[in-house]
Amino acid sequence: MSVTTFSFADGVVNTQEILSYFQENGFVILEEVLTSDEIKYYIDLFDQDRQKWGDLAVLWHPFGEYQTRNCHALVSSPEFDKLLRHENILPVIEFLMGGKTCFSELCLRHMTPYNGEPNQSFHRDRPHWEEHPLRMDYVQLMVYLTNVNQETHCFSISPESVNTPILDTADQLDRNGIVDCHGVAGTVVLFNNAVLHTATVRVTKHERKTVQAYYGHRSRPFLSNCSIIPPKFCYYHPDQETRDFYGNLNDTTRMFLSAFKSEQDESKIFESVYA
Ligand SMILES: O=C(O)CCC(=O)C(=O)O
Ligand SMILES: [Fe+2]
Repeated sequence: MSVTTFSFADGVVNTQEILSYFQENGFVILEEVLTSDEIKYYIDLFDQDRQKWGDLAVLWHPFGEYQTRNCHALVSSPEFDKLLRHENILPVIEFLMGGKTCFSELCLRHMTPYNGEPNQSFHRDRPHWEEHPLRMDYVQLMVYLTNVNQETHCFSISPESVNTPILDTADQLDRNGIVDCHGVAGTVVLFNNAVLHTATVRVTKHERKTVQAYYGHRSRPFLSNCSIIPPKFCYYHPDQETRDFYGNLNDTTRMFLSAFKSEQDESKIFESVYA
């Protein structure tokens, strides 16, 4: 299958065309979304995060056999907030989701050079939400921070139209095949996380670095307990819209917020009594 990609190079992009493509395929590849300075900035941020925290298993830990990831990147490198709400990215996500969205998860992911058996494990992260025009409860943003091609690991997806029945894995792959998503560093893939997909693990001399974030609908249940949302985003951010974006709190975040809140309150009591 030939893949159409959409480029932001001219500064304008036709969101209607992106929507039509997404309706027919359940994903879209966006190119030149970030400037070269931005790409360099996020690669450096990723590398610094991994250098600083790579040995701390509470942050960087193995995920499956082929990846390590840090799902608390908003805590360790809060600058990734700017990427999540990037002016070229968030409006497209909101257009596809059909309204305001909320932060669900953010993981930095790393894959090493590899010389074993190639692997694909096709899966759907969550069920479809059939009441939604794109059958989409959660959308994933994947940003490649290394060049991804035939010689590297990649993300692969089996295209799926909203107008066709949802099939089991074997029948879906038979019907619509597989698209390997390739692109230079800075390429962005958006996909409905209910559409069948996998990491494609290849024999390669190259590492792969990605930023992978999920967005949900504000009125729907939170996606996962993977990522803690720092209070500076969900409670104390000066902008109401940003607080709302980060406001669909998972249980992990609630637990940490209540633990730290009580400590703060106790220290206030301490100060007022002993000052
Ligand atoms: O890392 C990849 O290429 C795919 C990962 C994946 O399946 C996911 O994030 O849900
Ligand atoms: Fe997945």
